[in-house]
Amino acid sequence: MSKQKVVFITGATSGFGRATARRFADAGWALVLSGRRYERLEALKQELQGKVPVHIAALDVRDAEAVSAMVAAVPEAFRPITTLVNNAGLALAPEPAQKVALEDWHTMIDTNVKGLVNVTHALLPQLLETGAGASIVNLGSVAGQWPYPGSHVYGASKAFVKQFSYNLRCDLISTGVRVTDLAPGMAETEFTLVRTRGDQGASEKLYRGTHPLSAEDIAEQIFYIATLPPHININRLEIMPSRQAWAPFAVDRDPA
Ligand code: NDP
Ligand code: 8X3
Repeated sequence: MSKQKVVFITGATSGFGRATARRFADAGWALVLSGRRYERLEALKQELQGKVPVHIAALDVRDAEAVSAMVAAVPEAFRPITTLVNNAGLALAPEPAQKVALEDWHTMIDTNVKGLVNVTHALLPQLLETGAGASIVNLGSVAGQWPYPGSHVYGASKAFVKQFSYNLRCDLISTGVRVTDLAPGMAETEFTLVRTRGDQGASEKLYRGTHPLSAEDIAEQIFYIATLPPHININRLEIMPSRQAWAPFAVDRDPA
């Protein structure tokens, strides 16, 4: 019998992370699920543990010591990890850079950059143990490639995710561990609710009248990336809804 495959997902309490847990469970993978909202992890465990083994742990990825303790406490039955989905992340403060509180910039860097690095560092030994067929899927964004107003540190943090993913590939080339920067465009999750600090109206308005990506669309891509034959590495996968594209350059003009 082939060895049980295990996926480790950060930010499994909502959006992409939760949909990814469900997608991998459908395929029989064991799940290690983390996020800060423990009650949501418990609910997901209740939902999925009839299908596959599920280990949950409350985790704030910004806390490097907590990350390393949580990884050390993963039960033997869930080791080594086959696939790491570095999904935990957020955008804050959609207003222009000059109006944003420094604390919001720090929170995005601490979560999207340092948090992702904390988890990657803690799990690399297990991924190396898995070797051929292991994957790290990092959630980047179109914002890491394309500038737009109000993206400031969020987009910059996702540009870090892209370059870190590429650079990891260089070091891991002979290990069998694959790395992908998965860069979605507009997807309807709790993302905009978080970005607008709980403005349900703003969130609904953004997605209304168009056809955004769903969490399940992205989960399907993550599953695809992680289950390709071991000799294939998707370096970067950028995905937009068909009804999203770029806009013209902005030009500042003198008043007429
Ligand atoms: P959601 O807000 O629905 O989910 C975000 C997840 O991240 C939650 O499970 C949340 O869990 C977790 N999270 C946030 N901060 C922390 C933290 N400090 N420690 C641990 N977990 C944390 O958004 P999405 O599912 O849309 O976003 C998932 C990822 O995809 C993010 O990295 C986001 O930047 C990226 N992305 C999203 C796009 C979109 O349009 N939706 C497009 C491109 C990329 P909890 O609060 O319980 O800790
Ligand atoms: C989230 C997608 O377009 O808001 O990363 O930057 S977008």
